[in-house]
Amino acid sequence: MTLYDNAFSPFARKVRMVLEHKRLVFEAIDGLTPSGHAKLAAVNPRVEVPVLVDGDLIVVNSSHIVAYLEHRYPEHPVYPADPVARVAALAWERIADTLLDAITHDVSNGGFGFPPGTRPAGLLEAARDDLASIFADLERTLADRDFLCGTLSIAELALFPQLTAVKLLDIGYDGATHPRLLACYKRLRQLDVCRADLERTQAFLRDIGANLQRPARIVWRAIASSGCSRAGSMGGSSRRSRRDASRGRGVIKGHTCCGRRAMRRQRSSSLYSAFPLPMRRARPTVARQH
Ligand SMILES: N[C@@H](CCC(=O)N[C@@H](CS)C(=O)NCC(=O)O)C(=O)O
Repeated sequence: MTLYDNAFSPFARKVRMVLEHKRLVFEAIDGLTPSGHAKLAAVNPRVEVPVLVDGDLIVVNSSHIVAYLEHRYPEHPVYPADPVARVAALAWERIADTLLDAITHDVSNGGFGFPPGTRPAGLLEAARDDLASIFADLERTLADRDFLCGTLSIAELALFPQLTAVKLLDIGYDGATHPRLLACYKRLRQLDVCRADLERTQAFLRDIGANLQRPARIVWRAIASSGCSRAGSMGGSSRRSRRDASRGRGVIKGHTCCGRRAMRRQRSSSLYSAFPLPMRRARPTVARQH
């Protein structure tokens, strides 16, 4: 099994933690480095990590990869057995992947930070406003349990990279008002899979991150609608993404502030209402590529 990943991608980190939790043997290739890029493009025309190759099966999109792994390798599950808890775990994963990621992606300027003096005024405050209700939900849910859905599940593995990011980006929660959330985060940090994840990310930032020189590219944050394909075939979502991207449509960061559908949906959200619409449309939709 091969995982195309990157130690800085929250989606890839989630999948890698699932693989490790399940004690599966796999080879990891950093798909976002210059040497891994061509290999990644060969298995995913969107040139995004994570991608899992298992035999001749290619699975893209992190939540689809997790679902595949859970089905194919049910030992050491990450989905709760109880149907209600399972729905909750998947909902937390979705919140991590769509809501939290949108916020940390924007606040970190796609992971690259803002050059001094260029961060839009009000961005941090708007992010904190949007995060408040998520942190409150987490705190409430943890009132009577150590893990969100009873036992360690995809909920924590999806949230862990994001909860680490909010702290680093100075949009984290307050341990005084969110003691259970803080305790849960500290508990996660003690787990082998999370500890290994943090070590990889820290090493990446230390050794590679500082020297990233990436040409501009479109950031596709929309969720791929096609979960898997056989080696060599191109998923429908990839074709659609490329077509829409070439027409300048809202597939760009489709679930964050720049996608038009997302803007309509999220207009009431404080993070987005902090910026007038034309400005939001004009905000950077390109990031750099390794
Ligand atoms: N919805 C996808 C999102 C994947 C994604 O956005 N991956 C980013 C890294 S976080 C990527 O590979 N971007 C390409 C690049 O930075 O060149 C998933 O859940 O796997």
